[in-house]
Amino acid sequence: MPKPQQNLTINAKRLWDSLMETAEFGKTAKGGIKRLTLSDEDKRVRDWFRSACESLGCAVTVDSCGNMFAVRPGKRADLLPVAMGSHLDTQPTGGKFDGVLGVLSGLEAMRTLHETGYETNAPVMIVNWTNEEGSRFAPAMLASGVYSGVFTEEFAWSREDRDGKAFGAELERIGYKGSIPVGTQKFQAMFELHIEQGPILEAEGKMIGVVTGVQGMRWYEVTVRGQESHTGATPMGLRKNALLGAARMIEAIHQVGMRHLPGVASVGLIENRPNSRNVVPGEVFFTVDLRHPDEAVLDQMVKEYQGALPKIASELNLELEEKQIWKSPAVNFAPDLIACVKLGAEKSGYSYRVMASGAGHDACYVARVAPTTMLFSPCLGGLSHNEAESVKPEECAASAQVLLNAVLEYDRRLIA
Ligand code: HGY
Ligand code: MN
Ligand code: MN
Repeated sequence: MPKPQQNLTINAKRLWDSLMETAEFGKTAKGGIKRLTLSDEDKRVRDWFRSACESLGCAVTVDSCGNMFAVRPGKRADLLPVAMGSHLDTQPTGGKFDGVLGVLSGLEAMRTLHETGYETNAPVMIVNWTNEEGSRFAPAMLASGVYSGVFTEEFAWSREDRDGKAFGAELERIGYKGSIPVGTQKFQAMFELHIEQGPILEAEGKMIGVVTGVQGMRWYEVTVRGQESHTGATPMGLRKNALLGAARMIEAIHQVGMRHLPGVASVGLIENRPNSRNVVPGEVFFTVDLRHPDEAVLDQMVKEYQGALPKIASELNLELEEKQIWKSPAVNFAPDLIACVKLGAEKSGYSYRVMASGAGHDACYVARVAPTTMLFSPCLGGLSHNEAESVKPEECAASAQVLLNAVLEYDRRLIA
């Protein structure tokens, strides 16, 4: 039985092999992953994850939104588990590490505890949160949002993808609509390891990001309506061109972001109808993603964005429909968990940088119901949500080691 102060070392090769093995589920020709929430590929990685955890003797439970919880007992059954969580779903042109590095690093930490027979004080848990990405079913962080009381189960089950398939029906179809209500599985703290998805750590030559919080995020859906007409026979001055209106709105939204740096303003999804080369577009649907670390500035960005669109619509004789579909306020993480991450990096001698997260994560919502923090690994060129997303094996190993160190530090403090 190792002495508690002994350094437990994760197995870098085993972690890398698991990352590459699971990257097969939804592998794309360009070397990325397309593993949309509740797709067949998501089922395959879930089944893989469940059996990997059960082979360590972990009890695996699934709640009514498909969140998966793997628990390894500790010495003190009266203590709630210490969790390591993230997500296994990806963007349509996702990379091999977004989300999955956090879940599989949790698995590697669990494997290390198991093979050394190390007994923690509290139980240790790994969580796979359903639909972090919000790509197939909006909004993002849907199931961790249900867990933290932001959304109801019914709201989540009702969400539909662009083909009209419902979240609840897809959960059932892949066999991951668990019997226990969301929130049944409790934990006392959560550490989320994630790739930075930005360029700072690489630019500064730092190995670990010690994350203090996440910026505020708001999502909107816009529909612009004009009139379909013949591109040859309709004079320019008599058109109601929905796509022209959308184009000017998208530029206006970009300018809102440029006026409020380091805020960001993006349009990522657009549907042009009827999308025929010789028809003046009659209707365009697009999404808006606004983010800023300061909620007051984010309010101002919303005001400017919502002020610009009606003006453009009336100039072009178009109708406009716009609504907010998601709001995730700026989040500050738990100082004592942040301290454990810092110590975890120092214990293994890794350089680190304290920073906030530009991307959203399940930790944003989980922080509402349990002390939570995050740590980042670098990623090549800061690229993510891209099939070229890349993290070096030694960077994966370093962040997984720091995750384990941080969890053990937190666990040690429980009875100090
Ligand atoms: O949108 C986000 O920030 C996250 O990657 N789902
Ligand atoms: Mn992610
Ligand atoms: Mn993502």
